[in-house]
Amino acid sequence: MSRPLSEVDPAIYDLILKEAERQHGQIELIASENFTSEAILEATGSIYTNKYAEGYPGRRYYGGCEFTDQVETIARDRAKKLFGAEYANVQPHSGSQANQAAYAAVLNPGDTIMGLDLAHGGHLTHGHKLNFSGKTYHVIGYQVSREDERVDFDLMQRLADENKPKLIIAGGSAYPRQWDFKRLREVADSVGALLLVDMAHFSGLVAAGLHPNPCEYADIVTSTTHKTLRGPRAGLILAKEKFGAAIDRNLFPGVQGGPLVHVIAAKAVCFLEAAQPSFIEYQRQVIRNAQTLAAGLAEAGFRIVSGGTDTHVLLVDVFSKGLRGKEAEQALDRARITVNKNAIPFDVNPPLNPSGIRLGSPAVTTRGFRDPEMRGVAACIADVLNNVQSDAVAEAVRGRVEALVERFPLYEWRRARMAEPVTV
Ligand code: DSN
Repeated sequence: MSRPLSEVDPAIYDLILKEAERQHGQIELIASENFTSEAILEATGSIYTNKYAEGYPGRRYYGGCEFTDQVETIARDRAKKLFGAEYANVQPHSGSQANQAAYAAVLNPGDTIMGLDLAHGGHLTHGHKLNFSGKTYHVIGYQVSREDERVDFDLMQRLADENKPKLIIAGGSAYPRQWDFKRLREVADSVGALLLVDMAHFSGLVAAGLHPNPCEYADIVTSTTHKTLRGPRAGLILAKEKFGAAIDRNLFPGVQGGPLVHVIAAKAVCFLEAAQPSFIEYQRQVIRNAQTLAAGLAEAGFRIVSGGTDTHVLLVDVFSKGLRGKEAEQALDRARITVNKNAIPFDVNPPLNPSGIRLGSPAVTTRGFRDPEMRGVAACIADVLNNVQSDAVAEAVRGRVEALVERFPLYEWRRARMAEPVTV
């Protein structure tokens, strides 16, 4: 029972060390990724992974839940306090399952929903035809406007008037601007729709008071906990109290079985960390870093979708320089800068090789990057993308990246184990 992983399974141990080194050795600009604290890693790796706890605190289908109940209650209370919500469910394994349960709580199959098109910055679970959402519900997609690439509320109102949706969904995975929840509420109220905000990407900014709080306007708010919020990989549902019983029922037993109590414990730690003053400072820098990156790339001649960002994420139209997202992603990868290709609004290219790349600042900000480093990152990206075929440029930039990341060590003691011999 007490043999360490390095002895029990050297192959997996080795891959964990290699991944720690990879995370340290590159510049992480995937907007949905972050680096959790050691405390959150510890809770995630705790013995609560052993516990079955189907049900909710005080109403379990298993014995031995006295401490589990306390963990879940603390997590729920902290989530409610952090976001000013009436109700919280901390059991969703992911954002996708949070959305699935939340929709099921207020919709019947075939009901009409409205969400931001994936190609305009939305999310698969907001109605994409290949996702459960598009298969279960009748979906009307709204879009951003061609002029400013921000949500087109006139279009949304017209579509709502015509289609009378039961639910309007806001939020997405590649929308760099703040959401106007007051306006969304007005559109929803005008047609008697419910409003659900998926704040997965920007929930950390909300927790820090740097983005309007959807809990003030929406009936239901869903989120992941691992993006800007910097917690474990998982989901969360917040809502007005009157939806609580239906959400509880539809998550368990509707969508999930036993909760991941170790991850719920880590979510509790995440909500505690996010309530600290230092978290506000962190999120301020997240926004500043994204804006510095956007400005640096704009100065280098790249078109930034919507002209910039109010948040942690930006979309770069690399097709404006004759490139495609896939080759940009691959070229940056060679220089150890990690990004993802992404469609841009009104993209003329297909999703698997779209016109853009998506960049985000949460992970590098956790490492300690500030304005000077972000200007350096923008210069590295511009050099690579202006010379995608050049091995020499990729190598030179890789050298600059290595020098930069060495100044901001990540998970140092874990990587130190690399020095230990591992035999497979
Ligand atoms: N896959 C996530 C992202 O990268 O934004 C959304 O679920």
